[in-house]
Parts: sequence; C-alpha cells; structure tokens
Amino acid sequence: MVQTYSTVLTIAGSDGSGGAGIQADLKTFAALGCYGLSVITAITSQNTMGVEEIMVLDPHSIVSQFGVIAADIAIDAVKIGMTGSEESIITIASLIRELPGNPPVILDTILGSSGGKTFLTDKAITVMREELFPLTALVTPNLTEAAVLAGLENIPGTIEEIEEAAALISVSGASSVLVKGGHGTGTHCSDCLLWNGSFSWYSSEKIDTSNTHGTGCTLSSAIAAHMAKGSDCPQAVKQAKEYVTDALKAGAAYRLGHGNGPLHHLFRLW
Ligand code: PXL
Repeated sequence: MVQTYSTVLTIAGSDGSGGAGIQADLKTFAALGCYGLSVITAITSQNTMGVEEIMVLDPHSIVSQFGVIAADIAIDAVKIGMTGSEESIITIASLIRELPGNPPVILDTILGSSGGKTFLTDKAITVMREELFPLTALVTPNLTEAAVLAGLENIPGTIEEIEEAAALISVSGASSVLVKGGHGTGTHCSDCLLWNGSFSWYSSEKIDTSNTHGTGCTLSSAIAAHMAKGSDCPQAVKQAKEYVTDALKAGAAYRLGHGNGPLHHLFRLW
C-alpha cells in the first residue's frame, strides 16, 4: 500500500554548525516522523561560539526554491525562522498566501542571535508584523522578542506582564502567540500560550546545560511537525515542549565545540 508522509516546510537560514536554523529544523522534523522540506533564506557563517557573518539570499531565489517544491509536493505545515530582510519577508508572505490547502504557519519571530547579533531592522520587524503575522497559526517570541513586538519598555517578567505582552502581540495581527519563558529566572521554563482568546501555561523543568543553541528553532519546528500530523495548537505546544526538554536532557551529556552546543535532536533513534 502506498503511504503518505506528513510534510513540513522550513523557510529559514542555514547554520553550518548544525545546532540551529535549517539544520535543526530538518532534524526535528525527522525525529518527529515528518518529511522535511526547506527553503533557505540566508547562509550564516557560525559555530557554537556565535554568528560571524550572514549572507542574505536574493528574494528571487526564495521564490524559485519555494515555487518548485510547492508545485510538486503537498505541504502540511510551514515553519518560518530567520527571514533575512524586509524584501524576503514580503516575498515569503506572498508565497504563503498562494499556498494551496492553507497549512498552518508557525513563525519563530527571531530578531537576533543569542550572542547579540541583530537579524532584522526595525522597519523589517514592522513589515513582519504587518505582512506575516496575519498569515500565521502561531508566533513564538521569547521574552526579549515579546517586549519588542508588544512595544513594551521592559522585558515582561510576571504572569500578568507576560499575558499582557501576548495579548498586545495578538492585537497586532497574530491569531495565537506563545511567549517562551526559557530565558526567565527560576527552576522552571514556563511558556504562555494565547490561543482562541484564552491563556494557558506550560511548564517544564529547566535543564541545567549550556547546550541550548537552537532551542527556539527546535521548539517551533516541533510544533509545526505535530500540527502537520494533526495536533491542534495547544496539543502541539505540549508535545513539542516535551520533545525539546528530552532533547536538551540528552544533549547535556555531550560536548561539541567550544561554546554553546546543540540539543540532541535524534536521541530517540540512537
Ligand atoms: O536561534 C536563532 C537562529 C535561527 N536561525 C539561524 C541562526 C540562529 C541563531 O544564531 O543562526 C540560521
């Protein structure tokens, strides 16, 4: 009998060191039983110690890469990571609008690397909000990104502040928002989901490891993979958080490079 894959397309940047970006996304899709497709927006030169250089690809290449895949293969979910530029964002938005079947789109609102390198200008952030947010099933800012996207002066810290940030981001066009608390203080990592007008909180133990490079990429890809396989947004967030926690735990036992190492995406297969 012929079988069909659940497919997930990542539109993101390449991280040659394999912990984040396209490489993390494809490993996550594979680990969670999905067939991964990719459109590359930018090529970063980086290792576990940081991002050295970014080459943003021409939007024409994004149109071309996306076009041939979409013309041939049905896409069950889309994850968007590093977009690269204002022009790329506008291009990606128009491609998504024309995608058959309206698959769920998960947007990881990456504004910079954890090492402090900025990926988008203020204008590009505005364009992302206007063009991409309305097309998404979920956006996944961390606390710092949530402050920028919600227009808050301070990084939200309390439950009330985080819920307020999620609500402001939702008003600005995203239907659902997951504010990730992984960078907060405390022994737990608590994420706040605003979905269908109500808040739910997901808490997991914080893993004591510096091998955290690509955690955000991995979480948004895992959510996309679970949605491709039929989970609704809250279920997918719960399943994805469990996977990320387990991959962080497994990755904590290894050392790779001299900086922040990766999660162990394929721990279930080894
Ligand atoms: O973790 C955010 C991120 C996403 N995508 C690419 C990256 C990074 C961080 O460095 O390089 C390609």
